[in-house]
This record gives sequence, structure tokens and C-alpha cells, in this order.
Amino acid sequence: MNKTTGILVLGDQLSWQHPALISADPADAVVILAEVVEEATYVRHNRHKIALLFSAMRHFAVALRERGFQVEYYAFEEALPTLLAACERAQAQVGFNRLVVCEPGEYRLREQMQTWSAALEREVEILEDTRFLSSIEDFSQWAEGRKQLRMEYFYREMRKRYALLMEGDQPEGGKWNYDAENRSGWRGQCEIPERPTPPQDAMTREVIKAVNAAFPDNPGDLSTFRWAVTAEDAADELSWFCTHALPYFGTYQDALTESSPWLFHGLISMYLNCGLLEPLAVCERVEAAYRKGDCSLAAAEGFIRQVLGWREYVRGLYWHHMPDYKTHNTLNATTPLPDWFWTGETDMQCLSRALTQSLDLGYAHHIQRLMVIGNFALLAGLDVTAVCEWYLAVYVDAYEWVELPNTPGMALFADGGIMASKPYAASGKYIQKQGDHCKACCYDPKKVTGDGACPYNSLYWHFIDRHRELLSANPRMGLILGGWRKRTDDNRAAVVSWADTNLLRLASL
Ligand code: FAD
Ligand code: DLZ
Ligand code: SF4
Repeated sequence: MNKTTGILVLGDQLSWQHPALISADPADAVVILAEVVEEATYVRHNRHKIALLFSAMRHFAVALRERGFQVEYYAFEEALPTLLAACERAQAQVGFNRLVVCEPGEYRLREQMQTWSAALEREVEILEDTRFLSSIEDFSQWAEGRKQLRMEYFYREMRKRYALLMEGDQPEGGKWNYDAENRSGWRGQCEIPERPTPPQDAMTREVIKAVNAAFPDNPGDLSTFRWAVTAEDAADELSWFCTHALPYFGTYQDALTESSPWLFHGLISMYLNCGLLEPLAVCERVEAAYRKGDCSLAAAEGFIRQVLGWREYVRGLYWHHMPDYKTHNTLNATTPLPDWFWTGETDMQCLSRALTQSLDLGYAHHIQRLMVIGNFALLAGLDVTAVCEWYLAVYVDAYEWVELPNTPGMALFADGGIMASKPYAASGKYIQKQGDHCKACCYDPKKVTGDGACPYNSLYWHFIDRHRELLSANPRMGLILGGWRKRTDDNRAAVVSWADTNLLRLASL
């Protein structure tokens, strides 16, 4: 029977807070969910991401039907090329007078949606994605007239607006930010709790089989699939985190270790980004844990800052600066991405660990993404576009709105400082301080040149040397540049030459 409204729900919008679902009349709407070729192949997505989304989409379809909605679900086997083709199929099969969608997370798709009304010969209404706590418009208003868009100031506004960790109009405990207490390296100080695996039903097992068969060349070892695919199971994951890991989250947020891919991190970005968790509910849950005395203020504030601050800020930045944001390459980084980024086969222990777990599990925590992989890409001057494509492909939580500000912006300084006040460049000394990888490595983090020297060290100075002019305009780089300039010409030449040798060797592997 013809329906008034068609509602297209994208794979990363699986939420009852979806703006078109909130007000929909189940009797008069058809909901379209489609596994389509274009979305599943625009990068070589990790199989974990495809399996998570396809299984979560199928579970969401069941829940929609239970609430009385008619659902047109198109599985990947039907080989529909695009989301528009899925809407056309639904229009032919069911019929609807108007299509309602929620604004997508990627610029690419939003551009496509502008053409859908003509193609479908129907009104297409694009609703604001109200699941975010700061709208695109809110962010632009905040950004208006500011010379620098620093996250910290945005975050303070958000704390006040949502009354999170506040005492009246003042921040709980008197300080906005407890980051200084959150930087311990890992020396095996305590037990890292074993993470339970969310339940896996027949539907998920079937999806895993289908994804393995349809995407044989994509990264991802699905024998390790451990993701929740329903809102209920994602909520259980959050609860587990709040009880067992949150108390240690702040302290070890920047730590690196051989012992666990997860440490005390939340493992919730994949759920927040596809709709299975809501950001405000997550922040309120964490605040409640603090108020009950289950974690310190530093832990709760550190975590809430990530979700309420960083996550909303990067999304605002993305839409504020697109489409230009994608074209920046301030440091002229053009070195081809080494093939071993797709295998993890390198003798640098920290990097091998971070790459391998990213490829196999679809997950690495922030410091691995930023200070191990991103830092290496920055120091080695790897091609910005290729690095972005790699990040968008390998992570289970990757969507361009969040990947782009983080990769060329935060990790590669390719935007020239829109996102970060200085490059996140570091030598092997930092990686050694933050964890235990160096003990298991064939390189020596204390050596800069010569056999056995940690490649990060000479590459760090090579980076400082080749960008000294640009960096000298940044007051935060003064001390480091001063130290480099004070060295003898011979010493500088030896370090740069050793870094060149390293770069040649890395390119030939
Ligand atoms: P936790 O450490 O437990 O943090 C809690 C939550 O805070 C995360 O789930 C996430 O929602 C949010 N958060 C923290 N930092 C950021 C940030 N910088 N930007 C946005 N949200 C943040 N995150 C993605 O969700 N998708 C990406 O594609 C992505 N790409 C990244 C690429 C690079 C180069 C870097 C440096 C970071 C990237 N991040 C990305 C941010 C961050 O690394 C991940 O959100 C985090 O590692 C996810 O794991 P978690 O849920 O265990 O996070
Ligand atoms: C990432 C992804 C994948 C792998 N597959 C689908 C799909 O088949 N159908 C769908 O609706 N969405 C998928 N997605 C998520 C979309 O790519 C995402 O909605 C856009 O990138 C906008 O964020
Ligand atoms: Fe990484 Fe260098 Fe330490 Fe090896 S020595 S683990 S390459 S920082």
C-alpha cells in the first residue's frame, strides 16, 4: 500500500532519536534500510566495520518492525549500487509521496542527496541530525569572529549548556580541565580487567560469514569480532566500562602497552557513531558514576571532555571547513604510504603493534592513533590523502566527519594549525615514557643515529629541520628549534643523513 512518507535510515543512524523516526506514524511510513555497494566500498573498510553495521542494521530493522513500522530492507546480496537506488526500489515496491532523511555524516553523501529530489520526482526533506549536542549552525555561530577555534573554550561552553559536572555556573571542583593528572605511562601498575565479549546471535554469525565472503581483500579478522550490535548490548558495554575501567581511564588515558589493545578505554566510539549510544546519555552516565563515588573527578572530567568536547568539536570543525578541509597539505607531505601499513610488518615494535591491531581488530586507542601511527606518518612526511584513506578504512568507528579533523588536522598538521596549536611530533623518548613497547623492540629509544637507533628519533629531528622555517613562527616550538640550532653543523648533518637512510630503508621494505 502506498505510504505518505519514506524514511531512509543510514547505517550510522540506527537510533530511536533519529529525527524522522521520532515523529513518524508507523502506520503511514515505510522505513528503508539498505546495504549498498557504494557505501560498503568507497574505501576498503575494515570487515569489523561492515559486519558491525550490517548486523546492527538488521537488528534495528527487527526492532522497527516490532514497533509496527513497515521496513524495506535490502541486503548486500541484492547488489543495489547506491542509497538512491535503494530509495528508487522502495518507491517502486511500496510507493511514498515524500522522502525524509537525516543529514548524513559525510559531505560526499550530503552533496549526492541534493540531487535526489529530481531523481525521485518527490520532495526530499533533509532533517538536522539532532543526535549531536552541538548543531552545525551552533558551531558556526561559536566560531564566528574567533581567530583560533580552540577545543577548550568550545568545551567550557558545552559544559555550561548541558550542566555537566557543574556547581552552579562554576566547574565542579573549581577547574575545567584535569588533564595534567591524566598522563601516566604504563609500567604494569595494576591489573587490566578482562573484557567480556558482547553476545553474538545467529544473525550476527550469518553477517560475519557473508562479509568474509564478499570482502576477501579487506582488512579485519572477524574471528575476533567483539562488538555489540544492539542498543541494549551497547549500553551493557558502557556499564561494564563505568564499573571496571572508568576509575583508571584518566590516569592511563595516554598509556601504551604490549599487554592489551584496550587498556582502560571506553570502546564506545563505534556505538556513538552509528547510533547505538547517545552522547548525552553517555556523559550523564559517567557523571552519575562520579557522583556515586565510583570514580574520581579527574577520570569523569577526562572522559566527558572527550565526548562532549572533542567529539562535538571535530564534527563542528569538519562541517565548518568542508569542502576545503580535504585539500590542505601545509607541510607538503607526499611520501607514498608504505605497503606495510596494510600488513603491520615492520620491526618497530610500537608501530607494528598499533598497525596490526588496527588492521585485525579495527581498533586502536587515541595515543596509538595519534602518537604512534600518526606521529610516524607526520615525521616521515607520508602522503596526506593516502594516510587519510588508510584511517578511514581501518577503524570500526571511522567516518569522514570525525576521521578528517583528527588525521590531517590533529595528527598530520596538514591544516596548518586550524585544529592543533602545534604539531604532535615526538621522538622515541615519548613512546618509551608512555609504555612498555621499547623493551620488546630491536631498536634503542636512547640512540639517535647508528645501527639499532630508534627510527623515530632521527625522523623527529629531520622533521624539525625540514620545517624549521614554518615552525619558527610558532612560539610553542621556540625551545626545540633553539636546541636544534645550537648543535654543531656536523651533528645536525649526521642526524639528518641517518634519517634519510631510514626513510630510504622504510620505503624499500
Ligand atoms: P575513549 O578513549 O574511551 O574516549 C571516549 C570517547 O571520546 C570516544 O569513544 C570518542 O567518541 C570520543 N573521542 C575521544 N577523542 C576524540 C577525538 N579526537 N575525536 C572525536 N571523538 C573523540 N574517532 C572516531 O570515532 N572515528 C575516527 O575515525 C577517528 N579517527 C581518528 C584518527 C586519528 C589520527 C586520531 C588521532 C584520532 C581519531 N579518532 C577517531 C579519535 C579517537 O582516537 C577515537 O575516538 C577513540 O580512540 C575511540 O576509542 P574509545 O571509544 O575507546 O575512546
Ligand atoms: C560505512 C557504511 C557501510 C560500510 N555500509 C553502509 C550501507 O551499506 N548502507 C548504509 O546505509 N550505510 C552504510 N555505511 C554508512 C554510510 O557510509 C554513512 O551513512 C555515510 O558515510 C555518512 O556518514
Ligand atoms: Fe617504537 Fe622506537 Fe620504542 Fe622501538 S624503540 S618501540 S621503534 S619508540
